[in-house]
Amino acid sequence: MAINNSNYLLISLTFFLIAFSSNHANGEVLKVGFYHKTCPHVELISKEIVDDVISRVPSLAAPLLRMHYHDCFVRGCDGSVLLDSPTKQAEKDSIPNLSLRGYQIIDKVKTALEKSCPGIVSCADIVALVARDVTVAVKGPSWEVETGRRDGSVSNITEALFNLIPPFANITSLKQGFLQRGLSVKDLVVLSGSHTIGISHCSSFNNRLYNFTGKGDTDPSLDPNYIKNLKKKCPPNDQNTLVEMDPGSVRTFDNSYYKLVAKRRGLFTSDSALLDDSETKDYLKKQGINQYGSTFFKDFGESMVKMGRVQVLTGNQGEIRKVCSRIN
Ligand code: HEM
Ligand SMILES: *[C@@H]1O[C@H](CO)[C@@H](O)[C@H](O)[C@H]1NC(C)=O
Ligand SMILES: *[C@@H]1O[C@H](CO)[C@@H](O)[C@H](O)[C@H]1NC(C)=O
Ligand SMILES: *[C@@H]1O[C@H](CO)[C@@H](O)[C@H](O)[C@H]1NC(C)=O
Ligand SMILES: CC(=O)N[C@H]1CO[C@H](CO)[C@@H](O)[C@@H]1O
Repeated sequence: MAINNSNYLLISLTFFLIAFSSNHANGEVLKVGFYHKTCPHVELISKEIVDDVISRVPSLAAPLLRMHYHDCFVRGCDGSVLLDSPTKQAEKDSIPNLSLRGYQIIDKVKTALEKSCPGIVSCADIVALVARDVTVAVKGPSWEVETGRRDGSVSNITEALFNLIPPFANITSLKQGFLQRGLSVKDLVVLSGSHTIGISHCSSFNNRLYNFTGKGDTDPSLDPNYIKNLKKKCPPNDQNTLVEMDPGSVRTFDNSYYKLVAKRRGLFTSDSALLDDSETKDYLKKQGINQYGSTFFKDFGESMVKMGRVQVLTGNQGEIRKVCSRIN
């Protein structure tokens, strides 16, 4: 059967539309320099504020990097992590979120931007820019941040509980959680490298020290000498004490996380689990060898850009919030 010209056109058009719409439902994509004309100094303003804050309070770098991850994994990168709820029912109020800090820095950037270009820059984009700027401020890699995200209007405590991967997740759940969001196994092992900076509450890994299977036992996948050290810092049932995730270099973004994990000193089950898959294991062994042979910095930027695209709102979806903690 011959396909006539108009049929051919229709078929091509359909293919084009399907290909186009499946990539970006709204016909719009994120891009580097989205605010080039409408708010040309956005990146400079964010960087200046971040540099100033981190030079005074370096410990805020880690929670601000983590904030972008929490935002993107719950309802996509739409700034919903920032919303307040009068009845404490927002993402912010969920258990895994209790340890997020640094909201005031996002607000500070927002206030400065509202002065120079009111109503233009979304809170979701600010979170993405600040995540890059804090990483650079603690000697990590830089990358070009795509912008053009719009802010969502829903923040739901239950969704945060279900969508944030718990620290006791095994490799199957970790891979699944990333794949569901269009992120690869490589992205998983690369982005876990964020745990090279920052701190954790004892409660996030206490079970590995005292009651791993409910029989008063320890986690056999954790170095027994490390367990001894950790027990000194974290008594049984301790909820509040903070420990460094990458002792000795918690304030420097480097490849030492991979060395730790390879030595069976990853703090969470989710860190140790990276030894249970051949791809993640190969990756972490390669990165741990030395700073110079490592591809971690380059990979990290690429994976952060991918994470920053998860379920974003663009075009005329959502809104540009005036104040990041509440919808307009
Ligand atoms: C792969 C799944 C992940 C799990 C299960 C996980 C889990 C955790 C947990 C339990 C903490 C400690 C919270 C506390 O007790 O205070 C933590 C801290 C942290 N996470 Fe993750 N995380 C994951 C992925 C990521 C990703 C993708 C990023 C960033 C791109 C990230 C960045 C951080 C940072 C920077 C900290 C330190 C926060 C601080 O110092 O306040 N994590 N993570
Ligand atoms: C929050 O999300 C849960 C789970 O999806 C849903 O059952 C619940 O109705 C939502 N709550 C609100 C206030 O939208
Ligand atoms: C991994 O965790 C999930 C969720 O808790 C569980 O259903 C699954 O059986 C676990 N897989 C392995 C191999 O332990
Ligand atoms: C260990 O876990 C088991 C099962 O959940 C529980 O019955 C027991 O009380 C726990 N032991 C301690 C010391 O917390
Ligand atoms: C960052 C944030 O919202 N933290 C809150 C988490 O929940 C505790 C207890 O409800 C609050 O005190 C924090 O302000």
